[in-house]
Amino acid sequence: MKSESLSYLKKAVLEYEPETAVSWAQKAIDEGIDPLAAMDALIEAMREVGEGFGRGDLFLPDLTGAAEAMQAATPTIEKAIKARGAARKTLGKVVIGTVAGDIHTIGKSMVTTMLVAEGFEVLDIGIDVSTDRFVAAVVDYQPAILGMSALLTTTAPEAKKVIDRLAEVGLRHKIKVIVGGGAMTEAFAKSMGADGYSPTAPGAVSLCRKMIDV
Ligand code: B12
Repeated sequence: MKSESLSYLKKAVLEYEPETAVSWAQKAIDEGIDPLAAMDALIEAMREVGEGFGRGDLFLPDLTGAAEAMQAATPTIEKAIKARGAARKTLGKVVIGTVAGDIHTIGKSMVTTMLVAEGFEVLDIGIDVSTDRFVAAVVDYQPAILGMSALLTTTAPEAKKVIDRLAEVGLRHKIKVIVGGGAMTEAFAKSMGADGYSPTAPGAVSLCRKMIDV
């Protein structure tokens, strides 16, 4: 029974059906299914679509269709995840955004949701975030951690620009910088001077806990 709702949820994303995806997400939550498992079903579906696109079997409208279905279902699941984090004390502030030139938002939003669920206070500054905006958010919000997401190999080096600018303005030593998203790797993260990298949202949570020692 349990996995049935999740397979239908995944199927709805693979068939680009936002309304059906919302219904199955709600059904899964009503059945008491772990919302993180529901989130995993969405991630799995997007991964399959991404692979199809990578192989040349699927095209841009397929990416958009699947992303729309996934985004439609996400608030229902997020609400259930956040409800778990509601009673926790704040662990620390995190600013997160997707680098300049990159509009991919889904992975970054998932990381945000999971950090909030864990008890972090997160300011999500959106997509296509310029170096200036990242630095301004660090100045204004004074987070313990800055997270940058990058899915395009062409724009991933933008994260290094932010790290370099933080050093130029004397803020680099005050915060931990973590990076993630499909265009990032452990080696790339190290080479640009980031403090940490994770390929997954749960990994981002462990990373943040480690960074602030909780
Ligand atoms: C959906 C999607 C889109 C949607 C985005 C919708 C949206 N609102 O976000 C649309 C259709 C708009 C799109 C557009 C494009 N896309 Co696109 N897209 C994808 C796709 C299929 C899925 C991305 C996704 O949401 N995955 C699901 C989430 C959950 O995974 P995730 O983002 O990786 O995040 C996880 C981890 O990486 C990690 N994480 C993410 N961020 C962070 C941050 C931190 C700090 C940490 C620690 C961890 C972390 O946690 C998340 C959860 O586990 C990928 C394929 C793929 N396999 O990734 C291509 C993909 C990223 N796109 C690609 C391309 C080429 C494009 C376009 C250039 C296409 C075009 N010709 O126009 C444009 C670029 C637009 C732009 N300027 O940004 C390529 C990139 C190739 C490359 N290496 O550079 C990919 C890999 C497809 C492919 N196989 O070729 N895309």
